[in-house]
Amino acid sequence: MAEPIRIVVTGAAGQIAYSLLYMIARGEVFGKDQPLILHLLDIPQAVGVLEGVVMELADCALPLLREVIPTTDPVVAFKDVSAAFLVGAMPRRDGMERKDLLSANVKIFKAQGQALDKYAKKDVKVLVVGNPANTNALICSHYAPSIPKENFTAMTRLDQNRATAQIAAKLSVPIDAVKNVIIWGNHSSTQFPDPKHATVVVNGQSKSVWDAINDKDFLQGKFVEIVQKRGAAVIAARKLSSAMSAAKAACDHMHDWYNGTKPGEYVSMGVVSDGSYGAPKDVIFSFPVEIVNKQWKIVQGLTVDEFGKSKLDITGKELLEEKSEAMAVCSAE
Ligand code: NAX
Repeated sequence: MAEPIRIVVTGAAGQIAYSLLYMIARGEVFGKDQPLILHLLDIPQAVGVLEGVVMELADCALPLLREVIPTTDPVVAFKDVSAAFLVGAMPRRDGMERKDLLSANVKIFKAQGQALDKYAKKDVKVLVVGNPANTNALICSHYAPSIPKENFTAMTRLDQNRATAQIAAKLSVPIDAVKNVIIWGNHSSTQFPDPKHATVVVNGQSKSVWDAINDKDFLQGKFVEIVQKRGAAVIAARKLSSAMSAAKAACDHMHDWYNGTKPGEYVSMGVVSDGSYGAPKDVIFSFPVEIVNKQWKIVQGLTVDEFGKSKLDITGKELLEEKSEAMAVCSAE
């Protein structure tokens, strides 16, 4: 058996972590023969709940889980970690403006970036889930200059999974018959779920989703809106935000980063932008990526029509705005 690797999950007493920790500890991300040491970070107010989570992890009797280290100290949390799931964030409260939320959260991610820089392994893979996820990932990377920028990513996999599920349901096919739905831009309501390059297998034949659905009004209208507003629909129904599906998406994201994508298939991840497809440079923008040897590469050469370009433009502008607000907060500290 391999040596155990250290994995940190922040917001470990929260509802996403409650599903995520179990999935990780069962070996669904790093493999069924990879022992793990889980570092669980939360804030002092959550210590009691965290103790309960630690008890339940023990009671799961999971063979791969060698040690669990609950802590409120970022030094302990980030020490020697190979992967980081940054889930913990300040939730939006009644009366809080988007700006207030951004300001509270970028401060958290600045401090965590500094701690990663000092204590984590230099090849640590960081997945930011806590919102605003793209901009938090950017700030985290900015304050961790000794770690490559490519190692900081934001989660748009839940949006990809939601979009794929909508298409599979529409075509009455199993979920794995649908591939290559793209999420462009920010994990926010400006994201652009793009089915233009997606494929579906029907009766053993692979064809374009666009042709199979053959309904431009739906694909450019209702479909986009359903995916953009799915998070709000779950909150309205559950009175709590998406947790089980968010945890599954976080596992999918890190699993594919570690294990690679299949030839001809790609997944969407918020990654540092090099300006591909006219996106603004140096923001964390969701692109389709292919992954080989734990390195992602933005898929090149896809055609984006005028409709798509206008959508990329909107979400890119939002990310630039968030970036300048976040940088202003950080430098004012
Ligand atoms: P919860 O409020 O249930 O849990 C958050 C946990 O983070 C709490 O235990 C809290 O004490 C902890 N926390 C707060 N500040 C911390 C800090 N500085 N260090 C460590 N822990 C800290 O939220 P949950 O439902 O688990 O959601 C977590 C985050 O995921 C939220 O920001 C949420 O908006 C975001 N989401 C992102 C998604 C994405 O696709 N990128 C989808 C799901 C989710 O909405």
